[in-house]
Amino acid sequence: MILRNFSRFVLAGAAAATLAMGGTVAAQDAATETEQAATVEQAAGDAVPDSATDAAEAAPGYEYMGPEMIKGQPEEWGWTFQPQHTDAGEQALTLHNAILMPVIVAISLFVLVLLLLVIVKYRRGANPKPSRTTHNTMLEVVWTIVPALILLGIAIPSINLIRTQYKPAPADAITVKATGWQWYWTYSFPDNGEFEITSNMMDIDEAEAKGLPSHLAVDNRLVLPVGVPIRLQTTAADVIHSFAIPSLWFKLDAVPGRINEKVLTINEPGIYYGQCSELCGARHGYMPIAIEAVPMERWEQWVLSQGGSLGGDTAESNEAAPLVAAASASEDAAPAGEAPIETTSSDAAEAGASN
Ligand SMILES: [Cu+2]
Repeated sequence: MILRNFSRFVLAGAAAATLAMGGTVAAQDAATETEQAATVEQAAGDAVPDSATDAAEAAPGYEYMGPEMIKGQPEEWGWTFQPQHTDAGEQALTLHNAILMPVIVAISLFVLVLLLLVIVKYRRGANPKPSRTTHNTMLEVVWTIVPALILLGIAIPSINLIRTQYKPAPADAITVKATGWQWYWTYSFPDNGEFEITSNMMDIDEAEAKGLPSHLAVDNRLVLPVGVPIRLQTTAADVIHSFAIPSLWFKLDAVPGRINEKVLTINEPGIYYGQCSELCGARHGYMPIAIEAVPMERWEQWVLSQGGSLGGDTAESNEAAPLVAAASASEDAAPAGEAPIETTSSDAAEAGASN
């Protein structure tokens, strides 16, 4: 009870601080935080698994995938990366398998051979009178240039990979906001009617009965479309968490009070498991992430089944449109009803500024 009141106090404080900074965006953030505070109240008050089950049952027309569709999960005695299902992941795995490992192995073997050679050939018994040679210009030039070339050969594909990984999402990307809580995740879709789902770890017995991996299975999976870029934003409500799915080559810290963002494009349908990867408290190990990637039509079906909307019918664009109209006050200003699909508050701000 004390904890609940404390968290409400902290959130209210954060909301007040955000408001004090001024501006529409800040006000929106504050509103979101207040909503989140309400959610946590509810979550703390009700039995969480029950409300989650209700949400799943109230999803007509969408059936979740079975265990045969699992494509990303840890395996027993696994000692290397999980198979990758994104382009960035494939690129990274290729860098590791085709360049880094061969270079590491070759250099290690080369040094080992030199050491053995020195130990055997130049031991005191075989070589009683040691050479007093101290310099060899040719050798020194070679052992400077060759390592430099090796480093360059690693640096080019490595920097290229960083560029792929942090390429900003295109304007029409689907936005998902993942919020870490002690100790579960919520996912909201600001461009699809701002609906939000809560994802708790599935009860261990229930997961085993369904043939799903215990400690990884969740009650409500994050359903995402395949083949299109997703603007995945992370934040946290209490302490730092980290949103990580190894088979999708995705790991991004979720930090209270800020939004981190990275683009995610999943190549094929399937279930991909991950875990919170930032030590966040007592139940850090019990807040798994489960992504269900499906074709676009199936995703739209899921969005509707969760009470979401499609095609830019969002509160945000409805709010933004009158702002543009008021700022420009000219005939070519978009009426509220005709707000473009991708209108965001920043677009509106830009439009307002340019007029
Ligand atoms: Cu966590």
